[in-house]
Amino acid sequence: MSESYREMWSQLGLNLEAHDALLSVLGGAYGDIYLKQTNRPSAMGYFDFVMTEVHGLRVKELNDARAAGRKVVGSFCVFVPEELILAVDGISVGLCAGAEFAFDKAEAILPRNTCALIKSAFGFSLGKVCPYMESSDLIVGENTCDGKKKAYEEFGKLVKNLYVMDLPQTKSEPAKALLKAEYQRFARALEELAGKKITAESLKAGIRTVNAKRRALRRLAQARQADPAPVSGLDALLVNQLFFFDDPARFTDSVNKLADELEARTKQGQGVFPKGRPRVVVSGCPMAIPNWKLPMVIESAGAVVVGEESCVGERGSRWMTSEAGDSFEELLVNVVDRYFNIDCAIFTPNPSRLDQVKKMAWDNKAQGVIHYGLQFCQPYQIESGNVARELEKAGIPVLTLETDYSQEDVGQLKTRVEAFVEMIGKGEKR
Ligand code: BJ8
Repeated sequence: MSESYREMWSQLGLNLEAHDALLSVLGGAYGDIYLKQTNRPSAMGYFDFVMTEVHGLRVKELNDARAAGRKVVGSFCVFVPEELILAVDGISVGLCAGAEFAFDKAEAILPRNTCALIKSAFGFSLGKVCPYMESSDLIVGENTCDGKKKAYEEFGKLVKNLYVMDLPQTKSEPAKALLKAEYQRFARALEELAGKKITAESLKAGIRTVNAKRRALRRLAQARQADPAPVSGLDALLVNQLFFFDDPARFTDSVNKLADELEARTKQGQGVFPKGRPRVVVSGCPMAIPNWKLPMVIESAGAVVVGEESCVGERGSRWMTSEAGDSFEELLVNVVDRYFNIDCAIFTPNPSRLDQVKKMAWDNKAQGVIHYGLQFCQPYQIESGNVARELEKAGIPVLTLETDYSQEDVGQLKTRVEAFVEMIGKGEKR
């Protein structure tokens, strides 16, 4: 693919040499982790294709759309409503990165003890290796955790087009009013960017499109409740990751085809792994492409990941936006109502997340939960204590892990995960 897209990458201002190095690592990791899996559903072929073209064809589509007058909006958080972006005929893309790249440059700006997700956004920008960042007409940062909040002050000096959205930190009525005011401000900013007015019709169409995507992901999530699991956790994670990149209608269609195949597999009693394999829910920080380390370790240890209580997973797709209402104002309230449910660990207190982790473990018949906290992520690491206590009260074994994007701790992670999988496989409680 590389040769045919070089001119586009060069026009986007990418550092071609560094980008080649990144693509070669990405391609190697994908081959080793994904393509060596056996017994994969045939519908995963589409997602393999999207993945191999993630810096190629999809970026070309975005830039063709820009040439035709559409705007691309990049973002780092599931609080940025795609419904509003679609309502101005814009295209939403995720910018979180899951790889260590140019961390030395990032650490010249950010303290070393900043989480890898933030450092990697800086590294990708400073290293000029992210075609999505360079294709974005607007980049939306959001005031969530302290790390992101303060980092955007610096990020605004690296990119010309940063828009910062303020977000609530509690679930009170004034906090909800803040979210509504911020979404109204965002809607105006999008209208200005696109030179188009958001109408009730365009917003309703945007809501329908995003709901269809989420409904397809719900089907995938439900299919994973079967034992034997009809799809690996790695493959399901990839689909959840591509939610943030692919064309919405094509993605929905492809996820529905995958869900059809998984439901048929289950009817025939077929699974990707044998029945009775230990089942695990992963809960915590989001995993952006190509952060596949932990699910790879878990599934290599003989378990199957049957759900992700994460923004790249359940937390990103679980609620629908109501399509009821005929005015912009009514529909905007529906958008606010939907997003205000998100139980990210930046909220205080955050009891609904604890209930949700438990519910996912029960619904997915998981014998254990692995809590994944990125190193230096205070919200998720501190909340991991509450998650562990709640699960223990419910008799669900939990393993709390802290890691980053490096490969240095893989051996250590393997040892801990293997012991946990062995324990839950024997039905022991911790
Ligand atoms: S809604 S989870 S996508 S903020 S890992 S940067 S929390 S220090 S990513 Fe997130 Fe929106 Fe919340 Fe979801 Fe900070 Fe933690 Fe880093 Fe994090």
